[in-house]
Amino acid sequence: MRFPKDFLWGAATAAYQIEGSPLADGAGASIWHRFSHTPGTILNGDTGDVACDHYHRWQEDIEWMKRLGLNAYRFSVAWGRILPTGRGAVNHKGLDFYKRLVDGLLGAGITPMITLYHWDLPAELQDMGGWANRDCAKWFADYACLMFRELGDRVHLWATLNEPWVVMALGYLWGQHAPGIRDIGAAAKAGHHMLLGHGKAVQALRGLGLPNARIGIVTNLGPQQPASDSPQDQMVATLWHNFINRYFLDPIFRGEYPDTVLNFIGEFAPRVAPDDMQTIGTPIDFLGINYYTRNVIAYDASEPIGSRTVYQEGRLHTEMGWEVYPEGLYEILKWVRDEYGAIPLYITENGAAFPDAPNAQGEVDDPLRVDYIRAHLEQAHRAIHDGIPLRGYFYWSLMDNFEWAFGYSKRFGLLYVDHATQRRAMKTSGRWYAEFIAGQRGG
Ligand code: IFM
Repeated sequence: MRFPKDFLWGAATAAYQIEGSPLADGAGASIWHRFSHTPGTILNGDTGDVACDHYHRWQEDIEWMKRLGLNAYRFSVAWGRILPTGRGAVNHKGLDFYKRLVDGLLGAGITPMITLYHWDLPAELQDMGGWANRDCAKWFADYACLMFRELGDRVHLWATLNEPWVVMALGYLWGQHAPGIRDIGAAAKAGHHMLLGHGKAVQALRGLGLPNARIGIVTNLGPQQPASDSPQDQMVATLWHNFINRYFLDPIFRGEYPDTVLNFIGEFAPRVAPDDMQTIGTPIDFLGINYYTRNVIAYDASEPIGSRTVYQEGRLHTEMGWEVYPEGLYEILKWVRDEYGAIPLYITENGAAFPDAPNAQGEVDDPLRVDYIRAHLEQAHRAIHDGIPLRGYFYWSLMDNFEWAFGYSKRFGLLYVDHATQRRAMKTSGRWYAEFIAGQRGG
């Protein structure tokens, strides 16, 4: 497997999942801070108060990245560290944290990719409706513009939103994530305003004329396959495919929401103002794809949305209950290219949680994760071989961290984190990935 010379070899994280100290140095509370402090929301009552203490240990963490041989690192900025109430006065101490981090990465030869929104909306904005308020698109674009101005000289890869589908579905429709809302109308509005915020942020970047800046969005995608050839199974699988894979990409690349989904949600469909689709469709430079698994779907009238996912007996599943299905990575990369054209792609997340534990010598052997990464890289390589413009791979995650509603119970990291002591240890998969990267980079 030989990858292109300029391929980005990375790992990814997100602010609330690793930083800890969410209120330090004048930062404003986020919806995740508030949500995780609400009893009954997170497994074991875990919070991101300490997380991986990356806020204080970022230099050590860059050393670990160097040991891994990464030439890229994707992380997110906590909006509320920069603008404690979401808009208005800038908190320079928060900004300085990210400036130091970026400078540290660049000094280590690691290309930063910044995600502007990885789910931690400033809580004060939620009090005004959050993403369900149309103004949130503007608040986001203003914050994004500030970040481009402050860091655009050094950071050339920007992602606006991480997985807006998950925010819409888990945050506003099913309520398992912050802000914990269960309201289909609010969900549809939130989805539309995130798209609008994305488009406005892209326009803001273009307006600054930064010559090297590249901007895109990160979406969670995966094959949604019918459990059988029956017309009902095909119908529900298509509906899920349109809902998960097309709902955010069709507006960006085609200027419209998928009809089948709009028909399904009927009166709750988002209100689209005349210029919205033009803003949303402002051309982007790349698409980030987060790929984890597929869903095999059967029609089931007894279920609330008329379908259920069918567990694939005999296949390996991760601790998240997600089937390991590497072929799906190739399928989705090909689908994106065939459907939306040859836009540069990054795999911005791909990874697996397994029940890792240190042995008596303190080593963490995780052969299942080694197999997982290898198998997915094979599919990534296959895609490149077939002419798909894939430019980089970011493993999720650099280190074990706060897995949202599952707290610290799921370990995705290349680095094992002892959450009691904050000691990091390289897992076997980290060593394997480091050797693989060294082989690719001629090390
Ligand atoms: O931990 C998350 C991440 O924040 C977004 N993508 C999926 C990961 C694993 O669930």
